[in-house]
Amino acid sequence: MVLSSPSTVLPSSTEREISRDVLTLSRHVLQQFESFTAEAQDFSALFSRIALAGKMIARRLGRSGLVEDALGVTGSVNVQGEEQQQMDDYANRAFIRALEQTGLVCRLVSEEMKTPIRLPENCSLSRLALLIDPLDGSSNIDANLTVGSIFSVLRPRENCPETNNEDLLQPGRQQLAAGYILYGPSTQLVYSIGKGVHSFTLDPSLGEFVLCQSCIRTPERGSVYSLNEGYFCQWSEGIQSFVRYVHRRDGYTSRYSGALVADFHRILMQGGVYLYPGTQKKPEGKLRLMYEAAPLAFLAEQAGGMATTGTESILDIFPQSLHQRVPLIIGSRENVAEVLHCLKG
Ligand code: P6P
Repeated sequence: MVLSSPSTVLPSSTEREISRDVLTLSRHVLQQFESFTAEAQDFSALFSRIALAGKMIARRLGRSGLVEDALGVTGSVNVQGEEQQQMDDYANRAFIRALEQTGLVCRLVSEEMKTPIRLPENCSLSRLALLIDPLDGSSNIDANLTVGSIFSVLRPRENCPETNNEDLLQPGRQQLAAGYILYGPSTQLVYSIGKGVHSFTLDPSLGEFVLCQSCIRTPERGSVYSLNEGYFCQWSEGIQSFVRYVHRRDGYTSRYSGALVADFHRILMQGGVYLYPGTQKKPEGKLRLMYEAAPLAFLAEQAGGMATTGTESILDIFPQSLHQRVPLIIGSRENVAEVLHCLKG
């Protein structure tokens, strides 16, 4: 049966609604590759599985006050020495189950696991690797506040020993893709494969992430500075001088949610700067390079912003270990430049 083109012309608002609803994440990824090659289809399928994990996590978060074992702690400590929340464990399992037996990625590196997990056991190590913080800011959950998942996609380095996963230790500039899922008033997925930053909103009635903004640009300057001033006395003189500067200067406002993804998303959209500096006790800071700072730095640069440790670009750092920590200063170019100026004294 040959379907003729619709004879009736739909009202433009209806046509716009249809066009919006069909621009789903998987189709957008294919468009980004401008091809239907096997690699493009693999990436599209990979993003569909990441999206599935996100939908599972969003669903459980939405019911966390109603289902057992969704709130509170598991009683164990994760590889970072932090108390593991029930939802940390659930989110980690959701990513594992969504990605196993797909053949799309071979290794999953996670904040919640000391060593990467093979998906499945016998897959070729040459396949892509996914690095995740499955639930960032999870201490916010019991207070019903925003949290997020962060992901990064790497191609293992060739001619590199696979022992100790050295083939995954590569600068963030080598990432094939990076993004995050923000579990807020709406659930949003933001990603880049190096061709701009694009955001999608989960439409629960469709069960699809639908494009809501493409080619996001971070303003050159913003009014927000985001850092935990409770550590003021432990920071370097340079960071302290930046904080004193924004206290004196009109036009700055403080926003800090306790969830990196939420604070970064605000800055990506509205401009400003997020800082998690090192302290005297922890000069490397708290945030992890490979599955927190590097993927967000990739997005920041793709959106016209920048990300630095204070002395070097986040994306240029050659990791020494999978769970390495780094200080992070990320956001609008002019705001980050002001921090760097203060650091230089
Ligand atoms: P602090 C959450 O644990 C996290 O990794 C980020 O999401 C967040 O920005 C930061 O740590 C909060 O840490 O020390 O300010 O509570």
